[in-house]
Amino acid sequence: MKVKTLGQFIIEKQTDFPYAKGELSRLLRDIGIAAKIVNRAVNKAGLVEILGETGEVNVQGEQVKKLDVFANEQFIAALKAGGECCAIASEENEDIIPIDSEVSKNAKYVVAIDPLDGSSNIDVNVSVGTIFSIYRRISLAGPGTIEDFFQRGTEQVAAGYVIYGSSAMLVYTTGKGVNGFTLDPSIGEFCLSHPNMKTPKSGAVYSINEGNYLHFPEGVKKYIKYCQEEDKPSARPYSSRYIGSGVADIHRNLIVGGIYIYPTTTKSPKGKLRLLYECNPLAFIIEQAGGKATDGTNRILEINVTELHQRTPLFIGAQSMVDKAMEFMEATS
Ligand code: P6P
Repeated sequence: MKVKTLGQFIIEKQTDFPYAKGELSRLLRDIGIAAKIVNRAVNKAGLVEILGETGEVNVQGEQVKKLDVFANEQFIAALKAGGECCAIASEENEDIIPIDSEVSKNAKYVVAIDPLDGSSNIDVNVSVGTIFSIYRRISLAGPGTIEDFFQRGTEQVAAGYVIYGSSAMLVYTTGKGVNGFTLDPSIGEFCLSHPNMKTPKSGAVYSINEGNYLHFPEGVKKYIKYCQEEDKPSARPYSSRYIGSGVADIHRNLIVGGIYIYPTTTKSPKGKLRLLYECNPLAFIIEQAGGKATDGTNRILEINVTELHQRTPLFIGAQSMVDKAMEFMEATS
């Protein structure tokens, strides 16, 4: 198959947007550049003195790993330099980062980002990822404002993730399907490897941290038991696969068919995952790939965003598996 780089693909698909003048294309290019720089650091993490903790704590109250800080800095720098973004919301920053520079004065977009999701896995060489979400600004001019981020997930113009694993992959959508690109280190380019990605309507993998079982809602407990029952026609018992890195678990499930659930627990009464820069972008992608994403009751993309670091329960993956889990949730509510 002829190699098609991310940059070539973005330009080619620009015709999907008749009024596009290239801004979104350049924004996606900027994200791709930062992803390559982060991937290089992730690959070397075991070698150079970039492991370990900075001793600082981020807004989530989590120990911040050096690679977290590095990744955050790289995406912020790339977005500032690119001139297409007027504000950033990051998991690593309590407040938004308004961008007020000459180069960004006509910027039309804001970007919400989780620069390094699953970072607790860095020191044990398990895949980690970046998740990003792009909205058209609603503020009129100048640096972006926090209101630019209080838009439902249905308003996203683009969303994607990067997975830094056995190979680096960038997967994104602009609402016209999902496409995956694998980094070819020999030429330093993300190349189209998974065109028009579709997730199976059903699957045989469930991903959840069963260590929290005792604190799950009754409907989740019943769904887990459903997954474990013997029933060959429905491929049960399913396989349990959970590696503590949501991007990796959800990426695998997107490809093979499965469901990932992070429900409410006593420790996370509103769920653990963040709506703005984790659940909304992942939900946009999974729906574009033919799957489903809810909070157990409501469509993720229709949840009102009222806080930057707002949490929500997440049920995401194959349509029939999410539907079945929601049946148990409804029957026990
Ligand atoms: P737990 C990583 O911190 C994350 O946000 C997801 O990527 C991952 O699936 C989940 O949290 C792991 O959380 O509580 O099971 O360790």
